[in-house]
Amino acid sequence: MEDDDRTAAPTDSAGYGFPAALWRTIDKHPPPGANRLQRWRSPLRGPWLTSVFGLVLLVTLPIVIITGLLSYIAYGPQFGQAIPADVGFLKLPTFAWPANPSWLYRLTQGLHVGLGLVLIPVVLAKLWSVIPRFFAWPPSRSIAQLIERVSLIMLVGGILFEIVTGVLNIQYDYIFGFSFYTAHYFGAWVFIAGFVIHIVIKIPKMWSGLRSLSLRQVLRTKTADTRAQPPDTDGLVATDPAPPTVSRRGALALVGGGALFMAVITAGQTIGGFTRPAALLLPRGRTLGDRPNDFQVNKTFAASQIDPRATGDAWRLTLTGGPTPVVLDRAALAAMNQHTAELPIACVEGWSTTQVWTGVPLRDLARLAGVPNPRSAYVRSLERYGFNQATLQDNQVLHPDALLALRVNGADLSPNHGYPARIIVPALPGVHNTKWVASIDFRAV
Ligand SMILES: Nc1nc2c(c(=O)[nH]1)N[C@H]1C(S)=C(S)[C@@H](COP(=O)(O)O)O[C@H]1N2
Ligand SMILES: [Mo]
Repeated sequence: MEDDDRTAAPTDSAGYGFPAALWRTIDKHPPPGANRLQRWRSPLRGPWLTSVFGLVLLVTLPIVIITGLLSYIAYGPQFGQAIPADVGFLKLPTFAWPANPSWLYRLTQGLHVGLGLVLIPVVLAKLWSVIPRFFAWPPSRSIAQLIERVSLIMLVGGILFEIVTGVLNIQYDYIFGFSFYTAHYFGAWVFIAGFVIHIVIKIPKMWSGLRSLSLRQVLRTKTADTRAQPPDTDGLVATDPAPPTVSRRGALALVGGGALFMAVITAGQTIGGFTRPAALLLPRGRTLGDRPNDFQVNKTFAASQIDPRATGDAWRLTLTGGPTPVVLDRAALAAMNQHTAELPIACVEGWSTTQVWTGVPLRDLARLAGVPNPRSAYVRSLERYGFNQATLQDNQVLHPDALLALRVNGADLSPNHGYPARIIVPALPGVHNTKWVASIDFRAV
Protein backbone atom coordinates (compact mmCIF):
# COMPACT_ATOMS: atom_id res chain seq x y z
CA MET A 1 0.00 0.00 0.00
CA GLU A 2 3.00 2.26 -0.35
CA ASP A 3 1.83 3.58 -3.69
CA ASP A 4 0.00 6.88 -3.64
CA ASP A 5 -1.74 9.12 -6.14
CA ARG A 6 0.96 11.70 -5.58
CA THR A 7 3.68 9.52 -7.07
CA ALA A 8 2.08 10.02 -10.48
CA ALA A 9 3.72 13.44 -10.86
CA PRO A 10 6.95 15.05 -9.68
CA THR A 11 6.32 16.50 -6.26
CA ASP A 12 8.09 18.86 -3.93
CA SER A 13 8.95 17.95 -0.34
CA ALA A 14 5.43 18.69 0.96
CA GLY A 15 3.91 16.44 -1.70
CA TYR A 16 2.64 19.21 -3.97
CA GLY A 17 3.08 18.93 -7.73
CA PHE A 18 3.24 21.85 -10.14
CA PRO A 19 2.09 24.60 -9.48
CA ALA A 20 2.92 24.00 -5.82
CA ALA A 21 1.77 27.44 -4.64
CA LEU A 22 -1.75 26.74 -5.92
CA TRP A 23 -2.11 23.34 -4.26
CA ARG A 24 -0.63 24.66 -1.01
CA THR A 25 -3.10 27.55 -0.94
CA ILE A 26 -6.04 25.22 -1.53
CA ASP A 27 -4.76 22.86 1.16
CA LYS A 28 -4.50 25.72 3.68
CA HIS A 29 -8.08 26.89 3.08
CA PRO A 30 -10.47 24.01 3.68
CA PRO A 31 -14.16 24.90 3.53
CA PRO A 32 -15.87 25.21 6.92
CA GLY A 33 -16.97 21.84 8.23
CA ALA A 34 -14.47 19.88 6.13
CA ASN A 35 -13.01 18.37 9.28
CA ARG A 36 -16.34 17.13 10.51
CA LEU A 37 -17.08 15.52 7.15
CA GLN A 38 -13.82 13.65 7.34
CA ARG A 39 -14.91 11.76 10.43
CA TRP A 40 -16.16 8.58 8.84
CA ARG A 41 -15.65 5.95 11.49
CA SER A 42 -16.87 2.57 10.26
CA PRO A 43 -14.15 -0.03 10.94
CA LEU A 44 -15.19 -1.91 7.81
CA ARG A 45 -13.92 0.73 5.43
CA GLY A 46 -10.57 -0.02 3.95
CA PRO A 47 -8.75 -1.27 0.87
CA TRP A 48 -10.10 -4.82 1.16
CA LEU A 49 -13.84 -4.08 1.15
CA THR A 50 -13.51 -1.43 -1.54
CA SER A 51 -11.47 -3.80 -3.70
CA VAL A 52 -14.00 -6.62 -3.36
CA PHE A 53 -16.85 -4.39 -4.54
CA GLY A 54 -14.50 -3.00 -7.19
CA LEU A 55 -13.71 -6.47 -8.52
CA VAL A 56 -17.39 -7.40 -8.77
CA LEU A 57 -18.11 -4.23 -10.74
CA LEU A 58 -14.99 -4.61 -12.89
CA VAL A 59 -16.28 -7.98 -14.10
CA THR A 60 -19.98 -7.15 -14.44
CA LEU A 61 -20.24 -3.52 -15.56
CA PRO A 62 -18.60 -4.21 -18.95
CA ILE A 63 -21.50 -6.61 -19.67
CA VAL A 64 -23.99 -3.82 -18.93
CA ILE A 65 -22.00 -1.39 -21.07
CA ILE A 66 -21.61 -3.70 -24.07
CA THR A 67 -25.23 -4.90 -24.08
CA GLY A 68 -26.32 -1.26 -23.83
CA LEU A 69 -24.25 -0.26 -26.86
CA LEU A 70 -25.49 -3.33 -28.73
CA SER A 71 -29.05 -2.21 -28.12
CA TYR A 72 -28.26 1.08 -29.83
CA ILE A 73 -26.94 -0.84 -32.85
CA ALA A 74 -29.94 -3.20 -32.83
CA TYR A 75 -32.20 -0.17 -33.27
CA GLY A 76 -30.69 0.41 -36.72
CA PRO A 77 -28.69 3.66 -36.61
CA GLN A 78 -28.01 3.24 -40.35
CA PHE A 79 -31.69 4.11 -40.92
CA GLY A 80 -31.53 7.02 -38.51
CA GLN A 81 -33.91 5.22 -36.17
CA ALA A 82 -31.61 4.61 -33.19
CA ILE A 83 -32.30 7.09 -30.43
CA PRO A 84 -30.66 9.61 -30.37
CA ALA A 85 -30.25 9.60 -34.15
CA ASP A 86 -27.47 12.19 -34.28
CA VAL A 87 -24.59 11.35 -31.96
CA GLY A 88 -21.77 13.35 -33.58
CA PHE A 89 -18.35 11.80 -33.16
CA LEU A 90 -19.72 9.21 -30.71
CA LYS A 91 -20.97 7.14 -33.64
CA LEU A 92 -20.66 3.43 -33.06
CA PRO A 93 -19.39 1.06 -35.71
CA THR A 94 -22.68 -0.30 -37.03
CA PHE A 95 -23.34 -3.72 -38.44
CA ALA A 96 -26.50 -5.43 -39.58
CA TRP A 97 -28.12 -6.71 -36.38
CA PRO A 98 -28.55 -10.48 -36.86
CA ALA A 99 -31.95 -12.14 -37.05
CA ASN A 100 -30.50 -15.33 -35.55
CA PRO A 101 -30.87 -16.62 -32.90
CA SER A 102 -34.37 -15.22 -32.41
CA TRP A 103 -33.71 -14.70 -28.68
CA LEU A 104 -30.61 -12.55 -29.26
CA TYR A 105 -32.15 -9.18 -28.34
CA ARG A 106 -34.12 -10.82 -25.57
CA LEU A 107 -30.80 -11.96 -24.10
CA THR A 108 -28.78 -8.77 -24.61
CA GLN A 109 -31.48 -6.39 -23.43
CA GLY A 110 -32.59 -8.67 -20.60
CA LEU A 111 -28.97 -8.69 -19.41
CA HIS A 112 -28.62 -4.94 -19.79
CA VAL A 113 -31.68 -4.07 -17.74
CA GLY A 114 -31.58 -7.07 -15.39
CA LEU A 115 -27.89 -6.90 -14.52
CA GLY A 116 -28.06 -3.10 -14.38
CA LEU A 117 -30.77 -3.32 -11.72
CA VAL A 118 -29.11 -6.14 -9.79
CA LEU A 119 -25.86 -4.17 -9.54
CA ILE A 120 -27.47 -1.08 -7.96
CA PRO A 121 -26.84 -2.28 -4.38
CA VAL A 122 -23.22 -3.12 -5.25
CA VAL A 123 -22.67 0.33 -6.76
CA LEU A 124 -24.14 1.98 -3.67
CA ALA A 125 -21.99 -0.18 -1.40
CA LYS A 126 -18.88 0.70 -3.40
CA LEU A 127 -19.70 4.41 -3.10
CA TRP A 128 -20.30 4.02 0.64
CA SER A 129 -16.94 2.31 1.02
CA VAL A 130 -15.03 5.26 -0.48
CA ILE A 131 -17.03 8.14 1.01
CA PRO A 132 -14.01 9.59 2.85
CA ARG A 133 -12.28 10.04 -0.51
CA PHE A 134 -15.02 12.34 -1.76
CA PHE A 135 -14.50 14.72 1.12
CA ALA A 136 -10.71 14.53 1.41
CA TRP A 137 -8.98 17.91 1.64
CA PRO A 138 -7.15 19.13 -0.36
CA PRO A 139 -9.06 17.64 -3.29
CA SER A 140 -5.78 17.37 -5.18
CA ARG A 141 -2.08 18.05 -4.83
CA SER A 142 -1.06 17.89 -8.49
CA ILE A 143 -2.42 18.17 -12.01
CA ALA A 144 -2.30 14.38 -12.37
CA GLN A 145 -4.38 14.02 -9.26
CA LEU A 146 -6.79 16.68 -10.48
CA ILE A 147 -7.36 14.66 -13.65
CA GLU A 148 -8.01 11.61 -11.51
CA ARG A 149 -10.56 13.57 -9.48
CA VAL A 150 -12.34 14.75 -12.62
CA SER A 151 -12.47 11.17 -13.91
CA LEU A 152 -13.98 10.22 -10.56
CA ILE A 153 -16.74 12.80 -11.00
CA MET A 154 -17.42 11.38 -14.47
CA LEU A 155 -17.47 7.86 -13.05
CA VAL A 156 -19.69 8.48 -10.03
CA GLY A 157 -21.89 11.12 -11.66
CA GLY A 158 -22.11 8.99 -14.79
CA ILE A 159 -23.21 5.79 -13.09
CA LEU A 160 -25.76 7.50 -10.83
CA PHE A 161 -27.14 9.32 -13.87
CA GLU A 162 -27.38 6.07 -15.84
CA ILE A 163 -29.13 4.33 -12.96
CA VAL A 164 -31.67 7.12 -12.55
CA THR A 165 -32.40 7.57 -16.27
CA GLY A 166 -32.44 3.81 -16.80
CA VAL A 167 -34.92 3.16 -14.00
CA LEU A 168 -37.11 6.10 -15.02
CA ASN A 169 -37.01 4.85 -18.59
CA ILE A 170 -38.35 1.41 -17.72
CA GLN A 171 -41.02 3.02 -15.57
CA TYR A 172 -42.27 5.92 -17.63
CA ASP A 173 -40.68 5.59 -21.05
CA TYR A 174 -43.43 7.04 -23.17
CA ILE A 175 -44.49 9.76 -20.77
CA PHE A 176 -41.15 11.48 -20.86
CA GLY A 177 -40.59 10.87 -24.55
CA PHE A 178 -37.26 10.52 -26.27
CA SER A 179 -35.05 12.72 -24.16
CA PHE A 180 -34.27 9.89 -21.76
CA TYR A 181 -32.70 7.83 -24.53
CA THR A 182 -30.52 10.78 -25.48
CA ALA A 183 -29.55 11.43 -21.88
CA HIS A 184 -28.87 7.73 -21.29
CA TYR A 185 -26.71 7.48 -24.41
CA PHE A 186 -24.49 10.49 -23.76
CA GLY A 187 -24.42 9.80 -20.03
CA ALA A 188 -23.14 6.33 -20.89
CA TRP A 189 -20.13 7.77 -22.70
CA VAL A 190 -19.27 10.05 -19.79
CA PHE A 191 -19.48 7.03 -17.52
CA ILE A 192 -17.45 4.82 -19.88
CA ALA A 193 -14.65 7.39 -20.08
CA GLY A 194 -14.54 7.72 -16.29
CA PHE A 195 -14.71 3.93 -15.90
CA VAL A 196 -11.76 3.30 -18.23
CA ILE A 197 -9.57 5.96 -16.57
CA HIS A 198 -10.53 4.64 -13.15
CA ILE A 199 -9.62 1.07 -14.08
CA VAL A 200 -6.23 2.13 -15.46
CA ILE A 201 -5.44 4.14 -12.34
CA LYS A 202 -6.85 1.80 -9.70
CA ILE A 203 -6.17 -1.75 -10.87
CA PRO A 204 -2.85 -2.06 -8.97
CA LYS A 205 -4.58 -0.80 -5.82
CA MET A 206 -7.41 -3.25 -6.28
CA TRP A 207 -5.03 -6.20 -6.50
CA SER A 208 -3.10 -5.17 -3.41
CA GLY A 209 -6.38 -4.38 -1.65
CA LEU A 210 -7.73 -7.85 -2.40
CA ARG A 211 -4.57 -9.37 -0.92
CA SER A 212 -4.70 -7.16 2.19
CA LEU A 213 -7.08 -9.62 3.92
CA SER A 214 -7.86 -13.26 3.25
CA LEU A 215 -11.41 -13.90 2.11
CA ARG A 216 -11.51 -17.14 4.05
CA GLN A 217 -10.48 -15.29 7.18
CA VAL A 218 -13.05 -12.57 6.60
CA LEU A 219 -15.84 -15.11 6.18
CA ARG A 220 -14.92 -16.63 9.54
CA THR A 221 -14.68 -13.35 11.47
CA LYS A 222 -17.59 -12.40 13.72
CA THR A 223 -18.72 -8.86 14.40
CA ALA A 224 -16.99 -8.66 17.77
CA ASP A 225 -13.65 -9.64 16.23
CA THR A 226 -13.92 -7.26 13.30
CA ARG A 227 -11.03 -4.77 13.26
CA ALA A 228 -10.19 -1.82 11.07
CA GLN A 229 -7.35 -2.40 8.62
CA PRO A 230 -4.06 -0.58 9.23
CA PRO A 231 -4.17 3.11 8.17
CA ASP A 232 -3.74 3.56 4.42
CA THR A 233 -2.45 6.44 2.33
CA ASP A 234 -5.84 6.88 0.64
CA GLY A 235 -7.60 7.67 3.88
CA LEU A 236 -10.24 4.96 3.44
CA VAL A 237 -9.48 3.49 6.87
CA ALA A 238 -10.86 5.47 9.80
CA THR A 239 -8.11 6.94 11.98
CA ASP A 240 -10.44 6.65 14.96
CA PRO A 241 -12.63 3.62 14.14
CA ALA A 242 -15.92 3.11 15.97
CA PRO A 243 -16.68 -0.29 17.54
CA PRO A 244 -17.98 -2.72 14.88
CA THR A 245 -21.76 -3.11 14.56
CA VAL A 246 -21.54 -5.59 11.69
CA SER A 247 -18.81 -7.86 10.37
CA ARG A 248 -17.34 -7.64 6.87
CA ARG A 249 -19.02 -10.97 6.28
CA GLY A 250 -22.32 -9.38 7.34
CA ALA A 251 -21.74 -6.40 5.04
CA LEU A 252 -21.10 -8.72 2.10
CA ALA A 253 -24.25 -10.69 2.94
CA LEU A 254 -26.25 -7.46 3.14
CA VAL A 255 -25.08 -6.27 -0.28
CA GLY A 256 -25.48 -9.75 -1.77
CA GLY A 257 -28.98 -9.92 -0.29
CA GLY A 258 -29.79 -6.55 -1.83
CA ALA A 259 -28.62 -7.76 -5.22
CA LEU A 260 -30.65 -10.95 -4.82
CA PHE A 261 -33.72 -8.93 -3.90
CA MET A 262 -33.28 -6.85 -7.05
CA ALA A 263 -32.96 -10.08 -9.04
CA VAL A 264 -36.20 -11.41 -7.57
CA ILE A 265 -38.17 -8.28 -8.40
CA THR A 266 -36.67 -8.19 -11.91
CA ALA A 267 -36.42 -11.75 -13.24
CA GLY A 268 -40.19 -12.18 -13.59
CA GLN A 269 -40.25 -9.79 -16.54
CA THR A 270 -38.37 -12.36 -18.63
CA ILE A 271 -39.33 -15.64 -16.97
CA GLY A 272 -43.01 -14.72 -17.04
CA GLY A 273 -45.81 -16.96 -15.78
CA PHE A 274 -46.46 -16.80 -12.05
CA THR A 275 -43.20 -14.89 -11.47
CA ARG A 276 -44.35 -11.98 -13.62
CA PRO A 277 -46.28 -10.11 -10.88
CA ALA A 278 -43.07 -10.06 -8.82
CA ALA A 279 -41.36 -7.88 -11.44
CA LEU A 280 -42.19 -4.77 -9.44
CA LEU A 281 -39.80 -2.47 -11.26
CA LEU A 282 -41.37 -3.17 -14.64
CA PRO A 283 -44.92 -1.88 -14.45
CA ARG A 284 -45.19 -1.73 -18.23
CA GLY A 285 -46.01 -4.83 -20.14
CA ARG A 286 -47.99 -6.07 -17.15
CA THR A 287 -51.37 -5.43 -18.71
CA LEU A 288 -52.38 -8.83 -20.00
CA GLY A 289 -55.05 -9.69 -22.52
CA ASP A 290 -57.48 -12.62 -22.69
CA ARG A 291 -56.47 -16.10 -23.72
CA PRO A 292 -54.81 -16.86 -26.11
CA ASN A 293 -53.77 -13.21 -26.32
CA ASP A 294 -52.96 -13.10 -22.60
CA PHE A 295 -49.42 -11.77 -22.68
CA GLN A 296 -47.85 -8.36 -22.09
CA VAL A 297 -49.43 -5.45 -23.90
CA ASN A 298 -47.25 -2.46 -24.39
CA LYS A 299 -49.50 0.21 -25.84
CA THR A 300 -53.18 -0.74 -25.78
CA PHE A 301 -55.44 -0.23 -28.76
CA ALA A 302 -57.39 2.39 -26.83
CA ALA A 303 -54.18 4.31 -26.10
CA SER A 304 -53.21 4.25 -29.78
CA GLN A 305 -56.14 6.60 -30.58
CA ILE A 306 -56.81 4.65 -33.78
CA ASP A 307 -60.41 4.89 -35.01
CA PRO A 308 -61.81 1.33 -34.50
CA ARG A 309 -63.51 1.57 -37.91
CA ALA A 310 -60.05 1.73 -39.53
CA THR A 311 -59.27 -1.79 -38.30
CA GLY A 312 -62.59 -3.31 -39.44
CA ASP A 313 -63.71 -4.40 -42.92
CA ALA A 314 -62.39 -1.14 -44.38
CA TRP A 315 -58.81 -2.04 -43.45
CA ARG A 316 -56.37 -2.49 -46.33
CA LEU A 317 -52.66 -3.27 -46.46
CA THR A 318 -50.74 -1.31 -49.07
CA LEU A 319 -47.47 -2.69 -50.45
CA THR A 320 -45.28 -0.27 -52.36
CA GLY A 321 -41.81 -0.22 -53.88
CA GLY A 322 -42.64 -2.26 -57.00
CA PRO A 323 -43.97 -1.13 -60.39
CA THR A 324 -47.49 -0.59 -58.98
CA PRO A 325 -48.83 -0.55 -55.42
CA VAL A 326 -50.52 -3.76 -54.25
CA VAL A 327 -53.56 -3.40 -52.01
CA LEU A 328 -54.81 -6.36 -49.95
CA ASP A 329 -57.65 -6.86 -47.51
CA ARG A 330 -57.37 -9.22 -44.56
CA ALA A 331 -59.15 -12.07 -46.35
CA ALA A 332 -56.62 -11.90 -49.18
CA LEU A 333 -53.75 -12.04 -46.68
CA ALA A 334 -55.35 -14.95 -44.84
CA ALA A 335 -55.68 -16.80 -48.18
CA MET A 336 -51.92 -16.59 -48.75
CA ASN A 337 -49.43 -19.20 -47.59
CA GLN A 338 -49.33 -18.97 -43.76
CA HIS A 339 -46.19 -19.60 -41.74
CA THR A 340 -46.00 -20.24 -37.98
CA ALA A 341 -43.01 -19.39 -35.75
CA GLU A 342 -42.33 -19.17 -32.03
CA LEU A 343 -40.79 -15.74 -31.51
CA PRO A 344 -40.17 -13.39 -28.60
CA ILE A 345 -41.17 -9.79 -28.20
CA ALA A 346 -38.27 -8.25 -26.28
CA CYS A 347 -38.75 -4.66 -25.19
CA VAL A 348 -35.91 -2.21 -24.59
CA GLU A 349 -37.35 -1.88 -21.08
CA GLY A 350 -36.14 -5.39 -20.35
CA TRP A 351 -39.35 -7.41 -20.31
CA SER A 352 -39.89 -10.12 -22.90
CA THR A 353 -42.37 -12.81 -23.81
CA THR A 354 -42.32 -15.65 -26.35
CA GLN A 355 -45.49 -16.57 -28.28
CA VAL A 356 -46.48 -18.60 -31.33
CA TRP A 357 -47.24 -16.33 -34.28
CA THR A 358 -48.89 -17.13 -37.60
CA GLY A 359 -49.01 -14.94 -40.69
CA VAL A 360 -47.57 -14.17 -44.10
CA PRO A 361 -43.76 -14.20 -44.46
CA LEU A 362 -42.51 -10.70 -45.24
CA ARG A 363 -40.42 -12.08 -48.10
CA ASP A 364 -43.61 -13.37 -49.76
CA LEU A 365 -45.10 -9.88 -49.49
CA ALA A 366 -41.92 -8.41 -50.98
CA ARG A 367 -42.18 -10.78 -53.94
CA LEU A 368 -45.86 -9.93 -54.34
CA ALA A 369 -44.98 -6.23 -54.33
CA GLY A 370 -42.48 -6.87 -57.11
CA VAL A 371 -39.33 -6.37 -55.00
CA PRO A 372 -38.07 -9.91 -54.33
CA ASN A 373 -34.71 -8.73 -52.97
CA PRO A 374 -35.35 -5.54 -51.02
CA ARG A 375 -32.50 -3.85 -49.14
CA SER A 376 -34.95 -2.58 -46.54
CA ALA A 377 -38.64 -2.29 -45.76
CA TYR A 378 -40.37 0.72 -44.28
CA VAL A 379 -43.41 -0.22 -42.21
CA ARG A 380 -46.10 2.25 -41.19
CA SER A 381 -48.90 1.83 -38.67
CA LEU A 382 -52.42 3.21 -38.71
CA GLU A 383 -51.36 4.95 -35.55
CA ARG A 384 -50.66 8.64 -35.91
CA TYR A 385 -48.34 9.11 -32.93
CA GLY A 386 -45.56 7.35 -31.06
CA PHE A 387 -43.81 4.22 -32.30
CA ASN A 388 -45.83 4.06 -35.50
CA GLN A 389 -43.10 3.22 -38.02
CA ALA A 390 -39.93 1.18 -38.42
CA THR A 391 -37.39 0.35 -41.09
CA LEU A 392 -36.31 -3.29 -41.33
CA GLN A 393 -32.98 -4.50 -42.73
CA ASP A 394 -32.81 -6.96 -45.64
CA ASN A 395 -31.88 -9.90 -43.37
CA GLN A 396 -34.89 -9.07 -41.21
CA VAL A 397 -37.28 -8.96 -44.18
CA LEU A 398 -35.93 -12.09 -45.85
CA HIS A 399 -35.71 -14.32 -42.76
CA PRO A 400 -38.20 -17.19 -43.22
CA ASP A 401 -39.72 -16.53 -39.77
CA ALA A 402 -40.14 -12.77 -40.33
CA LEU A 403 -43.91 -12.30 -40.48
CA LEU A 404 -46.76 -9.98 -40.97
CA ALA A 405 -48.68 -11.83 -38.28
CA LEU A 406 -52.46 -12.19 -38.39
CA ARG A 407 -52.77 -14.67 -35.54
CA VAL A 408 -51.12 -15.56 -32.26
CA ASN A 409 -51.39 -18.85 -30.34
CA GLY A 410 -53.96 -20.08 -32.83
CA ALA A 411 -56.37 -17.13 -32.51
CA ASP A 412 -56.77 -13.83 -34.33
CA LEU A 413 -54.62 -11.04 -32.93
CA SER A 414 -56.48 -9.04 -30.29
CA PRO A 415 -56.84 -5.29 -30.90
CA ASN A 416 -54.23 -4.73 -28.19
CA HIS A 417 -51.69 -6.94 -29.95
CA GLY A 418 -52.07 -5.31 -33.34
CA TYR A 419 -55.20 -6.58 -35.14
CA PRO A 420 -55.62 -6.72 -38.14
CA ALA A 421 -51.88 -7.36 -38.69
CA ARG A 422 -48.54 -6.72 -37.04
CA ILE A 423 -44.84 -7.20 -37.70
CA ILE A 424 -42.98 -9.91 -35.82
CA VAL A 425 -39.32 -10.50 -36.73
CA PRO A 426 -36.72 -12.70 -34.97
CA ALA A 427 -34.28 -10.83 -32.70
CA LEU A 428 -35.83 -7.48 -33.55
CA PRO A 429 -36.10 -4.96 -30.70
CA GLY A 430 -39.74 -4.99 -29.53
CA VAL A 431 -40.35 -1.43 -30.56
CA HIS A 432 -39.92 -2.24 -34.26
CA ASN A 433 -42.56 -4.98 -34.23
CA THR A 434 -45.12 -2.46 -35.45
CA LYS A 435 -48.76 -3.09 -34.55
CA TRP A 436 -51.84 -2.12 -36.61
CA VAL A 437 -49.79 -2.12 -39.84
CA ALA A 438 -51.14 0.02 -42.69
CA SER A 439 -48.40 -0.16 -45.32
CA ILE A 440 -45.02 -1.63 -46.19
CA ASP A 441 -42.63 0.03 -48.62
CA PHE A 442 -40.00 -2.39 -49.96
CA ARG A 443 -36.90 -0.41 -50.88
CA ALA A 444 -33.83 -0.95 -52.99
CA VAL A 445 -31.67 1.05 -50.55
N1 LIG B 1 -48.11 0.97 -33.70
C1 LIG B 1 -47.38 0.64 -32.62
N2 LIG B 1 -46.66 -0.50 -32.61
C2 LIG B 1 -45.92 -0.85 -31.54
C3 LIG B 1 -45.85 -0.01 -30.41
C4 LIG B 1 -46.59 1.19 -30.43
O1 LIG B 1 -46.58 1.97 -29.47
N3 LIG B 1 -47.34 1.48 -31.54
N4 LIG B 1 -45.06 -0.39 -29.33
C5 LIG B 1 -43.92 -1.24 -29.66
C6 LIG B 1 -43.20 -1.71 -28.50
S1 LIG B 1 -42.22 -0.60 -27.70
C7 LIG B 1 -43.23 -3.03 -28.12
S2 LIG B 1 -42.21 -3.59 -26.90
C8 LIG B 1 -44.13 -4.00 -28.77
C9 LIG B 1 -45.00 -4.67 -27.75
O2 LIG B 1 -45.95 -5.50 -28.36
P1 LIG B 1 -47.20 -6.05 -27.53
O3 LIG B 1 -47.91 -4.89 -26.93
O4 LIG B 1 -48.01 -6.85 -28.45
O5 LIG B 1 -46.58 -6.92 -26.43
O6 LIG B 1 -44.94 -3.38 -29.72
C10 LIG B 1 -44.33 -2.43 -30.53
N5 LIG B 1 -45.23 -2.03 -31.58
MO1 LIG C 1 -40.90 -1.68 -26.25
